[in-house]
Amino acid sequence: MLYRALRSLSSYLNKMVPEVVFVLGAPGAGKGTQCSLISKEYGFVHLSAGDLLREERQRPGSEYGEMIEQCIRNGEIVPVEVTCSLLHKAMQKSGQTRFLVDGFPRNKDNLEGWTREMADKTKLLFVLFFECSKDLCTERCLGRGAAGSGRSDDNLESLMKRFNTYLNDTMPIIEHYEKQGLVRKINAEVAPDQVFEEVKKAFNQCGLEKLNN
Ligand code: UP5
Ligand code: MG
Repeated sequence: MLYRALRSLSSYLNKMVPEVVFVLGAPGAGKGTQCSLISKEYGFVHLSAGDLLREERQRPGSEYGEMIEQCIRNGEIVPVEVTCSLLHKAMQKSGQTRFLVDGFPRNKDNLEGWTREMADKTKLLFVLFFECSKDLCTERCLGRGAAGSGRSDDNLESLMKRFNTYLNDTMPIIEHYEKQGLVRKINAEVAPDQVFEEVKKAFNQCGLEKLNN
């Protein structure tokens, strides 16, 4: 009797551990676009590290605003203490237990910081990796800039820097997770709905079910 009660308590507590899917890929690969679709269909909370940093940059009185803007414009990565704390706060504020962490971890500092602060508090389900060529990604980001995104990094100069950072710093993180068998690679060079078909396969293979709409 006591054993059964303890087992169901332990199973209940296990369910409370926030589950995380990291979403990685080059600038403009379509991480944000796909996260919106996943969020609607599977009920995950979409946390874009880039969006959280842009919000923090705009927050009156933020001590990090200027540093964040410098990093974003130069395609450099903000120190993990700042990003990890924004992610953690957003997770707590949501009151939910399933998260898409979009655009993070993107370098060794990010990975070490997350491991230190969050790995024990969360369960990493897998890493979605959107593969897309540099030319196509550049075209998409420049198109978005021309359409009035207002992003200070949607210009050719910033994009070249963002790509260098992606290749030098983020690819090794994807390889790190690949060695652990955690990466689900998706071709992101096709139309958004076709990309999403592949995403759904990755979620279904992991036993994640759609919401009943
Ligand atoms: N689009 C999307 N999918 C398409 C498709 N299949 N076919 C055709 N067009 C498609 O899409 C980009 C554009 O392409 C849009 O116009 C879209 O309609 C179209 P989006 O879904 O926005 O792509 P995404 O991969 O999210 O591109 P984003 O520009 O957001 O990627 P980044 O990784 O560069 O940007 P992020 O906001 O994550 O980071 C910005 C900066 O913040 C970083 O460079 C860094 O300086 C800083 N940062 C950190 O320091 N730490 C972090 O942890 C995160 C960010
Ligand atoms: Mg994005």
